[in-house]
Formats: sequence, C-alpha cells, structure tokens
Amino acid sequence: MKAWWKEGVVYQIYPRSFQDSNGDGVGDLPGIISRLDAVAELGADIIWLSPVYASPGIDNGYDISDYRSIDPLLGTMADMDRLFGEAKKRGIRIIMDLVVNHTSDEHEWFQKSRRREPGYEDYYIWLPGKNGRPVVPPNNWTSFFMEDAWTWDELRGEYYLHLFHKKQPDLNYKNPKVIDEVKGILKFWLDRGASGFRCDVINALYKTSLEDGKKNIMITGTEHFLCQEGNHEILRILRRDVLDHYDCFTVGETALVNLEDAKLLSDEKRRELNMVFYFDHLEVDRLVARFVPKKFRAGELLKRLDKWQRGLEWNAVYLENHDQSRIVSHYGAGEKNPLYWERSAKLLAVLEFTLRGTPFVYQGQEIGMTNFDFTGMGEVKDIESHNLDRLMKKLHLPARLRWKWIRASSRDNARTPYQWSAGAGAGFTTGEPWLGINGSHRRINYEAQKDDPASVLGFYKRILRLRAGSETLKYGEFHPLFARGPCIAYERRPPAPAGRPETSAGQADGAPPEDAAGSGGVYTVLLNFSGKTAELPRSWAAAPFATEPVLSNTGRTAPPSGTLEPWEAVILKGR
Ligand code: TEU
Repeated sequence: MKAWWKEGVVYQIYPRSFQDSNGDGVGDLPGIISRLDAVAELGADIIWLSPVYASPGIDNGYDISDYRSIDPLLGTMADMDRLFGEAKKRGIRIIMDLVVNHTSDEHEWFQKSRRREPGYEDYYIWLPGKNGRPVVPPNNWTSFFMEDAWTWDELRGEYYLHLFHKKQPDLNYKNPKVIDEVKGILKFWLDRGASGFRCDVINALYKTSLEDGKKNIMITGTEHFLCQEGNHEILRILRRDVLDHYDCFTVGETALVNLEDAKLLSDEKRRELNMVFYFDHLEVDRLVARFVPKKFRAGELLKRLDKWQRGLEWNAVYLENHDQSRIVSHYGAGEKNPLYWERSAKLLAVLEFTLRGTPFVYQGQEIGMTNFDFTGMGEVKDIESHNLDRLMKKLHLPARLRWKWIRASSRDNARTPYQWSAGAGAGFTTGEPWLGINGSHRRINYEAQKDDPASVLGFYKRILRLRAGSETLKYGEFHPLFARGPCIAYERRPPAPAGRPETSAGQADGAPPEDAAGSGGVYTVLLNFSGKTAELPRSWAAAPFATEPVLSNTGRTAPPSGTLEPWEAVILKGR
C-alpha cells in the first residue's frame, strides 16, 4: 500500500546540536525554525525531532521529566507551536520522539512512586533485594549502559529497575495506568500537530519475568524483556486506541532486534508499528555491540542488506543517527583525502537512496560531517562512553586501545554541533558550544556547499529528487546482483502493478512494465567501498546499458565496463 510516509524523506534533528539562537551554546527551537528552509531545500518533508521535553538532560533529553512541556533550554511551548506551523507552511511534517520505556527519576510519577503515593506505587518496577536482603540486587540484569540495572532507593526502601542510566527508571507496563498515560501523551502531541513518533527502545517495554538472565558481557537479562508477547499487545492497544485515529506513522527503535521479531513488529496486518530501526547493516565491521571493531567486508554488507530488504515488507533506511558514528568515517573514506571523503560521502548517499524503504538522514550527513576530532575523554560528554571507558579500565585494557575504541564508537561523534560555516562557532553558536565543534568545520560546512551542485549537499539534493520521481526507487523490489572484493551491485525492479500480486523475490524476471510517469524500469547500482580501483566480476557486462549513467559520483559518462574507480558509485538504468 502506498503512503506519504513511504514516499517521504525524514530528516533527523538533534535539537541541542542543530542551531543555537540565543548564544547559550545549546541548539534550540527558534534555531530550528530559522533553518527550516535548509531542510526544505534538501528535499526532506518529514522532521524527526529528538526529545525537546523538560529534562534534567543527563542523556540529552532521553530522560524526560515532563512529556507535556518544553525544556526551557530549548524554548517554550509557543516556540514549538510556531515550529509546527512554520514546518507546515513548507510542506514539512514533524514526528516526535516517544521515550516511554523509562522516564527521568525527576518525573513526578517517579517521585510519587518512591513515596508510595496511592495510585503511583506500581508505576515503576520495584523489588526488595534478593531473598529480601537490601545488599543484593533482585536479579543479575545489567543495563544498556553497562552498569547494574538496579539501584537502591533509600526513601522507598526498595530497588528500581533501569535498563539505561540510574536516572532513567523503567516504567511498569504490567500496570494498565501506565499504558493510559502513554495514550494521553500520544494524543497530546498528535492534537498539537505531530504526524507520528519515533519510538525509543520500543521493544523493551514489557518485562515478562524478573528472573536472572543468561550472562552476557554487554547486557544480561534480554530474554526476559526484549520483544515479549506483552510488548506486542501494548503496541496493538496504542495503535487501536490512538494512532489509527490520526494520519500518522510510527518507526520503532528496536534494540538488538532480529529479523523474525522485526517482521512481527512491523507487519502491516498485525497493526503494531509501521517500520523499525534495526542495527544489523551498521554492524558489518563490529564484533561486540558498537565497540569492538572487525574488518569491513562489502559482500557482508550486501548480504545483510539483502536479508532485511527482502525480509521486511517495509524498511526504515538509515546510516546515521545520534547514537552512531558518522557514516563517512564509518563505512566511507573519512576526511584525510578530500577527494575520497567527497566521493565516499556521495557513494553512501547512493546506497541509502537506492534502498527500499523510508530514508532517514541525520543532520550533517548531507554535508558529509565526520567523526569528532577530540583528543581525550575530557572532551567527551556522553555517559555511555564514560561507562564504557570505566568498564574497559576494569578489564585492564591499555589506555591507547580504550581511546581507539571510544573514538570509533562514541555517540558524541554524531552530536558535535552542526557545521553551518567555517567561521567561529561554525555558525552554530555565538557562545561557548555545549559540546566541542569539530575542527573539520573549516572545510566541511553548509555555507561552502549550499550553492554548489557538485558538492556532497548538491549530490544529496539530486538523489532525493531522483527518488521522489521514481516509482521503482520508492516502491520497487530489491535484488542483489554480485559482490566482488570491495564492489557490490544490486538492482531495483519496478513494483508489481496494482491489482496483481507482487512476484515473490527471485522470480521476477521478464521485462517489467514502465510506470505511467515513465520513471519506472530497472535501476542498477554499482558501488566500490575502497580507495582502490576495483575489478568487476567477469560476468558483468556493460553492453546492455545503452544510456549514460543516471547518476555518478565520478563524472562518468558511459557505463563502467571492467572496473570501478576508487569510491565510485554509479546508477544505471535501462537494460
Ligand atoms: O537508544 C537505545 C539503544 O538501543 C541503543 O542503540 C543505545 O544507543 C545505547 O547506546 C546502547 O548502546 C535510545 C536512544 O537512541 C539513546 O540516545 C538513548 O540514550 C537510549 O535510548 C535511552 O533512552
């Protein structure tokens, strides 16, 4: 089924780091409003706003103390209403970040719960210590932030569960009142003008049991709380009672999800979520979670893409977000060689915009922003990186290795302020930025690219237009062609015409019909993930592609025959 949220392109804004308007060094809502034209010019038509709610800010807003008010650091509710209005004028819808696995410990529900105020006793997950002893936590679970998942609360005289930081206590979804609260929050924002939600760790809501978990060096206990039947049920209730009554969509951030669970969560017929963020395609070069690296193999990336592209009815396609390293530093060439930096940033744009699904662009991705250039832990703010460092110290890992892994994986890589210009404060702030500005802003910035069609930004604009005009790129099927060394190739084939069932994967041969707009037909994508000229397989024949490439990051005017240039990406059409 077609939908606006399938055709649209989402632009993720991390408010603290996007644009400061009052010189306090923190990005804010008026700042976002002043940059809406840049989002519109890119061609994005949906904004995902990372949390803007009242929050003590220990996890930059993912610790909410009031879901119905705006963090004074970021602005006011009047600013928020103005943002909805100004975005609408430009044809941009806004989705909010729904963070309801946990609240801040400063939320009034938690304060009431600690005091056992009637009605609030069971809003959170409280337990006495093991065997009734206060010194031993109720079970062996650990948190996503690599600490114990339980903290003792003196006032209540019990432990509470937190799958993240101790200032982020988990809500108790066995309590129907909690579900009602969430319904209220959804309605509140939908009525104010939101068009949907990105749902934070939405597959961990329901804790089926609080038994000990199987030991895992990253996180223990998941078999008791990830993708449980109770979780599916809650999502169906929210959909039935609220979301289905609005023109909106949801994308779930689903931690550690596998394909089978992702299918259940996003299956249109089950009416839970519309799509999910999974992590598999970003972990080709990661051994343990995001932290321990291994060698990148393009063939492995293609294999994983294939699995999810064809495994799910609809994908959320992304390469970056506020928790990930910058993709040009991750799968691309980094910034050392300016030509390869630019080419690989464009190659990654080709990858993202030729996959099947709703594309999500994270702020700065479209200008090729790179990982931070910090030199030590003193500059890092992210609590996760600090916990990781502590854990690695405990394991006696040498300082150099610790720093190497943190540099590669820290969430602050994505959180340095947006690079609007080469000037002081990068055009982000006139004050002292809350997090260091990457020195690369002198070369990599919006100003330098905004009017240059040959820039990374210019390339993004082109490829967004290409996708917008093509039924095949939006709705067509994905088909892997080959992987050879650093090169991969795949096709997008036109969607099955309405009224006829889609051909199942693997048997869609024969000449597919052009769609009415004339933008159908097969697209073939070739990518070289390396700084070396690379050979295409012998079976590759350029001959059938009579026409010039639809898009190329090297200026190529004829289809490649035997080789691809370093970091070359090319889209061909017609066969
Ligand atoms: O992230 C949850 C999550 O599952 C992980 O990807 C997360 O990045 C964590 O670092 C595990 O290594 C979401 C948000 O995206 C993240 O920013 C928040 O810190 C977290 O939830 C808690 O709200």
